Amino acid sequence: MANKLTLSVLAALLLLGACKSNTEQGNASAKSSATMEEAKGQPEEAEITAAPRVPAPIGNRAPKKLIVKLLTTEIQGEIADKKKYTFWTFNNIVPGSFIRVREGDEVELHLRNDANSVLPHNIDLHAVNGPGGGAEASSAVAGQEAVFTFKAMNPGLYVYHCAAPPVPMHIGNGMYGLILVEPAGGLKPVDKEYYIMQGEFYTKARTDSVLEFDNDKAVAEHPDYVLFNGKKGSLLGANMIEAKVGETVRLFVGNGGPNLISSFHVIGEIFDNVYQEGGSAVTHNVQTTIVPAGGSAIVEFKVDVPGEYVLVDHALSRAFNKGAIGKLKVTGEKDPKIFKKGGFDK
Ligand SMILES: [Cu+2]
Repeated sequence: MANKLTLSVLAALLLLGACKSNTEQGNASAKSSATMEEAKGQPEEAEITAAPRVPAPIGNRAPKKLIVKLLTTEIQGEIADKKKYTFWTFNNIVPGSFIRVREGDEVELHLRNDANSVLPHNIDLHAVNGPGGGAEASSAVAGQEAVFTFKAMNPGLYVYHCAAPPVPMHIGNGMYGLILVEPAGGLKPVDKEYYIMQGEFYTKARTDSVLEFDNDKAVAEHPDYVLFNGKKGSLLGANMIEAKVGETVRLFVGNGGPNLISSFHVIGEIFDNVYQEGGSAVTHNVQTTIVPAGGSAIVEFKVDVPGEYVLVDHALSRAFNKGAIGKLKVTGEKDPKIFKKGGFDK
């Protein structure tokens, strides 16, 4: 604990030092010198997390070499209403681990296909400049590991997914996740960051309690479930995401599809900033933002009033009938100047 604390203090001091030198040099020159610097030194293993958590911000560091390890698996888990489903996953979770790197980082990606898998799997990262986003270079049969290296050249929030045939089936079974490529200098600090990824599931009964992929429903684009983070209720009850009044919240929102476009909305909030489609263009004061199949958006907002805020795909039958619903719980003091029940004070 003491060590951890010491490290935190050291990290804070280093960060302060970095900020100070940034101010002295001016942001423009700091950015260009960092961008020019080639990744040096020994590679480090990247921190990766399971939704709705995300790894720590990159901050203002130079590019470096990172190793990212992913495991593809075919495992049974609960999808909804006590029904099981055989998910195909990256790192045993849907969506797969959140990967966070910096513009200019060189990434050595290890994709191991679990020995118990039936099918070959691979990964196409939309953050990659190269054939298939790495799909062919990472193709692995059961028990095999494939490795490829790429340079993260374009900042943004990118989807990754399995691209082994039949691709809609691999994605439809849950093989997708997000990789964030932070710009030089990092994203502006916020108080809370969360990882939410939508995907739809096309199912038929294998037994009374186990569902499996239904290709006819997938081709017709008629899902039984449209879900956040691979499970009905993944962001409800004890699993709600949280913030305090006055905090800024950043949501990294992805859409694995495989077919539907999401109309992402938080009931009772307005997005102060939206990085449209996960790119570099930022718009303000947005009510609902499009998250394309195979695409993303970053949304940011400050929470002003306590309560439970409902996250939905505003194609609302998906939210209220098929599962695309979650909640953000905001605690803290009420502010009757911003919102209150009843009329003006007399
Ligand atoms: Cu696959």
